[in-house]
Amino acid sequence: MADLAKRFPENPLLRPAHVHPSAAGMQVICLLNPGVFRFEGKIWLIVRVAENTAAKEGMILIPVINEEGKTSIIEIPEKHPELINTDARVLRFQGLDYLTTLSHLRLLCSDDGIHFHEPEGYEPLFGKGMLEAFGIEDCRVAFLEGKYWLTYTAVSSNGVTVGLRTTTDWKTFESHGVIFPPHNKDCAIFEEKVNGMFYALHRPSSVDLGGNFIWIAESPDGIHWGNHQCIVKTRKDHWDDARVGAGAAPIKTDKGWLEIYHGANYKHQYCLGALLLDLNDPKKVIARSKDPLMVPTEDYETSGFFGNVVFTNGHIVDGDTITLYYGAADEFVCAAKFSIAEILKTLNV
Ligand code: MAN
Repeated sequence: MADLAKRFPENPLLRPAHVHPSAAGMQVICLLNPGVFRFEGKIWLIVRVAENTAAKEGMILIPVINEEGKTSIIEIPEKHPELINTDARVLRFQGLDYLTTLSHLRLLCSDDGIHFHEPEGYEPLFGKGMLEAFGIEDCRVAFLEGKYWLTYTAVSSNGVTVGLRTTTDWKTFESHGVIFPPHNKDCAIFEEKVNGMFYALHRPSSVDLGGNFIWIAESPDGIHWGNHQCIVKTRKDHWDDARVGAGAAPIKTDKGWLEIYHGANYKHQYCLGALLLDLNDPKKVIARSKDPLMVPTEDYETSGFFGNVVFTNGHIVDGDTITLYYGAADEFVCAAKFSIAEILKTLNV
């Protein structure tokens, strides 16, 4: 299988030990899936920090955010007959689903795109309220209409939804609540209006009919979304046969909107591929990768908190070069370069 990614020799750029836990008693388990943007001449990551609490003999401890906005701990006996604990990311107890870690978002910046630090004065973003009680994750950043639009996964016992906050200075944020109700994630807003409308890719999931497919929606204001259409489905017996979801904001090229997306198979291997959408009518899919552009192959991609994963929701573009930041094995932040022309060649356009 072709792998077009030119991985940074410095990978992983960030590991859990690079940041401090958000509070005493918490420990950082994973640093992953950063949104990426330019601000004040620097490259910034808004990275997902997944934490849990120190172990307790015979118990699984699940941190959640309670109604007062504080972290509280749910204790589940490890040997309980009603516990299903086969996935490192989620567990089922007495018929209810929980996440094994609680995620928030942290801002890091860099001059060279390789070495990142946490600048002073930029506070972490935490889940707020009952729709974000199990945390906020995997933030995409789009810059348009003079502000940054943050779309992220908001998780709670009510389900997995897409939340939206906007900012101009990364110090004050306006919250617009949930823009796509459950089950939905992987929402990437286009960085330009098309025919006067905002566009976004998103990924509702349907348990019976349908599946984990990429949809597109339009909006007059970026907050109220309609005219939803399903544009990309999973493909039987392919690398993306179980789930597909958008990466970051589509990249405008003269051939169309280029979207790097993730696809997973039934063995939970997550690879990256490309879509090309019509410039004037982005619900039309012009081309799609037959083979993945990037496959988990390096040690830091094949083993970690959840191995065999390359997952992206952020990049920067310089001419023909995409610098793609990605989560590896759900534990590390890595980067790789791609050539837009090379990707387009694989799409035969
Ligand atoms: C899946 C994975 C996890 C994530 C949950 C909730 O299980 O993507 O990383 O925490 O969904 O979004």
